[in-house]
Amino acid sequence: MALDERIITQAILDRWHQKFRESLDVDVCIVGGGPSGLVAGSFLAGWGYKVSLYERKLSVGGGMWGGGMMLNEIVVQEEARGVLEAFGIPCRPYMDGYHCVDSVYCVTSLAARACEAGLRIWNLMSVEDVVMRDDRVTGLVINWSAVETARLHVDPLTVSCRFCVDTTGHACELVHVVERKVPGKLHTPTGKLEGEKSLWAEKAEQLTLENTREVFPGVYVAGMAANATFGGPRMGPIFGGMLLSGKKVAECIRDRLVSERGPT
Ligand code: 48H
Repeated sequence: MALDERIITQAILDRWHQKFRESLDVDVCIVGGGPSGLVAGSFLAGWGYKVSLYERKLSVGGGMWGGGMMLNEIVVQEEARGVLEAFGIPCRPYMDGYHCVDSVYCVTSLAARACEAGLRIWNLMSVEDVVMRDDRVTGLVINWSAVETARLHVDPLTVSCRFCVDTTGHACELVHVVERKVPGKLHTPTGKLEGEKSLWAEKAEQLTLENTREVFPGVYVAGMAANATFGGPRMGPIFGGMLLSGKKVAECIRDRLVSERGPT
């Protein structure tokens, strides 16, 4: 069969357009495709919700690819082993309570399971702002990352969602925008972004989970962004807290959606 280049182009355009149209109004938008975002999106999509994940870079995985200081193994504590098992990712015991996984295998498996669960991943797109109403955030303002990189003056597009999640890691970019531009206070002790503290693995991992919650009406934080928002320390290259935080934020949002609409 002779290949027609025009059909190849047409196929990409048609299929992409169809996916994008179906994703203009979703239950949950996740900003950032690191480990916490992938886990959150995967659970929510698996429970039948419409979920989009926006990732600025070409590839999802965030800081997980590089393990610790570019040594491509990650460490996961006992409490988080169940999350890896739920994704079919075997980990190797290192010593009591400590497990290791090849970081490349872990990222690619999390991403594959998330796509299989129905999560729509939009790579190469950056979230630059939120859509607001009087009482809550109701959507996201998105643009091509290439537009951002080239500093072009190109207006963005918008998508609507019931809830959005900041999983942008250390930068907590979504919360920064909300703090700066949306009237009202964050649900933090000072009403402002508290800022990340220096490294303390044990405390940070525990606080990541406590800090995984709604920070503004319609906006949740998870992963490293949760600690940066609520003033918790960083943890270094241990990833259990990221996985557990992704699972927790998915459960919190599911409970909210169920109480608003009933089960899916
Ligand atoms: C679209 C965006 C935007 C935006 C950023 O940093 P991540 O891996 O995030 P987490 O929280 O899931 O995992 C944190 C972990 O990797 C880590 O850094 C740890 C454990 N550090 C401990 C320590 O002590 O240093 O991923 C965030 C993702 C990245 O892929 C960004 O490109 C993406 O979010 N992103 N995507 N629009 N505005 N901002």
